[in-house]
Amino acid sequence: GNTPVANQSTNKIWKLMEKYLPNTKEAIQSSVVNHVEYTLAKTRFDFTLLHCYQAVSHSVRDRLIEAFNDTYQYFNNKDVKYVYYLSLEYLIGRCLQNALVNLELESQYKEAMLDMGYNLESVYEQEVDPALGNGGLGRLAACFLDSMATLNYPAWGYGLRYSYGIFRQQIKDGYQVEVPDYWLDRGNPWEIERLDVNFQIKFYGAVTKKVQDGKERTTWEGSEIIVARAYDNPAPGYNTFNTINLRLWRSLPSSEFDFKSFNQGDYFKALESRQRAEFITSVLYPNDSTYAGKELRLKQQYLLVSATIQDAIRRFKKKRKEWKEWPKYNALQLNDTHPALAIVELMRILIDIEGLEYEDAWELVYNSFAYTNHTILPEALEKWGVELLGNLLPRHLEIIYNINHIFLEKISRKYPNDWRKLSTLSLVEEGTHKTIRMANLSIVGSHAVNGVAALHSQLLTTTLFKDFYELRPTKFQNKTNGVTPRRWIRCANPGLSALLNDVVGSDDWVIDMDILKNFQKIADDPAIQNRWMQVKRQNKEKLYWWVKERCGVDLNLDSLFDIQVKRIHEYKRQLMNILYVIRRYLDIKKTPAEERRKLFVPRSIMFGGKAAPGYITAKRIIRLVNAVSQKVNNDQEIGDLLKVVFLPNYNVSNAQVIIPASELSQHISTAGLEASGTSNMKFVMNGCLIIGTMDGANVEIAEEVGEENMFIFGARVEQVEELRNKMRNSNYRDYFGPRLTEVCDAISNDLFGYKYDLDALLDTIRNKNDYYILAADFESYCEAQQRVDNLYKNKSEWTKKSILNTLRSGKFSSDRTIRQYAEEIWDLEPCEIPNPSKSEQER
Ligand code: B1H
Repeated sequence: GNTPVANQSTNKIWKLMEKYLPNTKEAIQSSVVNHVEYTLAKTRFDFTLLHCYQAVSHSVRDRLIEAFNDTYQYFNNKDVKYVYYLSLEYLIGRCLQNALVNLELESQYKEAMLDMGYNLESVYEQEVDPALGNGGLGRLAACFLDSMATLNYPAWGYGLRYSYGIFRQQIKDGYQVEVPDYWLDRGNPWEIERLDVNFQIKFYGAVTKKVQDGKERTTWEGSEIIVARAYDNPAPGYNTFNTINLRLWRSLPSSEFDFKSFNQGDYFKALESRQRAEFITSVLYPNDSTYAGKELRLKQQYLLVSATIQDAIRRFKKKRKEWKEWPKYNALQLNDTHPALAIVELMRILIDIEGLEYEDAWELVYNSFAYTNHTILPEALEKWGVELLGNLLPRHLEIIYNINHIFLEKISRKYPNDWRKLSTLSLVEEGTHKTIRMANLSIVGSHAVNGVAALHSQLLTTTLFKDFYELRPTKFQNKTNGVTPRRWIRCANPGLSALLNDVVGSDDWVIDMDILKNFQKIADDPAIQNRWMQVKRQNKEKLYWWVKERCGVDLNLDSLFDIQVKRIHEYKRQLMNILYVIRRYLDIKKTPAEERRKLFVPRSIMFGGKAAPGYITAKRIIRLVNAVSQKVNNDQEIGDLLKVVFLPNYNVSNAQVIIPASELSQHISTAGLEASGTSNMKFVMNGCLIIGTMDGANVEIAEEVGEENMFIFGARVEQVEELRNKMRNSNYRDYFGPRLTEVCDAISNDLFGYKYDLDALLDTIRNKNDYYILAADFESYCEAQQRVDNLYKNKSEWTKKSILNTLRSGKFSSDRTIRQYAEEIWDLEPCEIPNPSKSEQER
């Protein structure tokens, strides 16, 4: 059934498909109504807002598909080089508004829907938030897709279609409760199920060798065979007709395998194995920055890798015969080490199936692969036990040993008898539990390795990957992260977008953020400042209602909105933030009532973020925030001078409400530990001032917007080790300042209740040598907070800095990042397809 039925050029179908859907109000309405009747089969009696969302989405999807098909047909005709972006995570967020904005159809749809009695914004709210990622790493992949499409790069995103995304977070009695996220519950109008794109994936089994024509040939016979099926998700570019594909794999049982079981006559066993196959892409592992050494996770990784490599090879073979052309037509980017087995899988296919010589195969692999590192936290570095890996993928383990053998031989020739170098560079970590170091494999198998911010890349070459760097310094690069201004300004902040359009005189900033720099003189203009404040005020009102509805707290709209939203992790130091909140609470209480308003700026301090389900300390931090919130918000004496809120279920769509409303945002990790951070960039673009440490991309933000427009504090990277040494073997009383001591005493004296949980939390800084140097940074943090209060009292000065933050944030557009990847790693040229709306409507 896979053979095309007729010669394409003479078939009438293709003639009939040659026109594009028109986008007049009437055409949009008729396309929506068509889907109401014929796709959803709805009548006037049971039509809800959800159905309205579904019909609108289908109508937008139709338009996406036109662009999507044309794009790849065009790429194919032009015979371009592709980049394959491999990631276990994509945090894409809601699609409807993003698609309309990028197709430049938002106002047309708004009008068409209004005319039929529907408000488009409330239609947007019907969409579930696809959350197939944990945090920054997954959101980065989504921003990259948007930029690759917008910049017309011939690209494919590849990932997994998990049935369950990151859990939904509920707060019950102040504790986090995880609820499974079955996001496909109401169907997914955005995906295109490819019933005809299936690849076999093998697991377990045995490796056999035999000599054929005087050459040793290896074959691997898997004993469990499943199928990966493609689900395509079009990602439209902005200001271009180019629309690229995010191809997500779903695991399914293979019918071939059923035959075996049926022949053995065990029906229920056959069903069980089918369910095991489907289970592989069931659930996203909810750990951010820690690795789970589970077999199921390794199966997920291999499924992504194997299906993707098979798909890329199939595409390559349709066009060419010569394997040596592979790197000229293919670049493969590894989003961290999670898909690193792709290196080994391509080697295996080239050697075992295509019959290439080892060295020739290596050349092709090495020149096409590149690897991005996202963290230096030791708990995040993937190391697979050799028993586990060798059992699931015996041939791959063998190839890894081969790669390692050849690599180490080179090393010992270059550094004779240097055992330290050999053991740190080796892909194998020896010990009672032998493991494969996936980072080492990724470095050795790639022609380029990059960190995600200048400081992080520098730390990679001087600490974690020092020996690799000395071996081949030119391999190491930096690619500072970025975020897409389409979603994070244009969609999330319509008020600011309109203002920027007026300032610039066009919406060119949406694809060229750097032009904003040319308008810095407006920062002093009182009229602009006023409008700027109005926009912020409206965004604060939107968040006000969000918080009232979900948290039952009434915020003071004149208070400073102070926000820290990110995954909960000790290195991100939400604990330091909440301890400062307590400090502030105690200080207000100590001040005579009549002086309070003079001394303290009213603040609404908000926290949001998920804790990994097994991360007890992170969960206790959430418990503490909620305990403090209870106490402070119900203290009559405090009133609206201080409010503390935990924002439940932080995700992409909530971020789109939270970030534009924020005036101060906290990025306060221990120096050296946050590789980049990307929300810091989103906040800056939305005119929010940062209180932060010199860590990750904060360093470059300070360079761009000026330190005087931020609140920088705390130890620098160079000082961290020394501080830790000082604390080692000393009593916490020696490194706790008086302000922190008083705060901890208040908690221990049960001011907030939950003494058991909270004492355990304090012990992470009292009795464990305070690895994240919270105590050492606390005083300087309090001083920075004082500077915040002082500045906020001067509305005009604050607003000026807010404006400058936005206008100087151009560097942090993911367009800049993607251009650098394309030019400096992928060697990739843009390929823009002619936009039909700019010429004629005929194809
Ligand atoms: C980042 C991760 C991560 N770094 C392991 N590492 C995971 C590691 O499921 N796992 O096993 C999942 C995620 N995520 C983040 O990447 C960094 O912490 C941020 O600083 C950075 O901005 C982001 C994007 O580069």
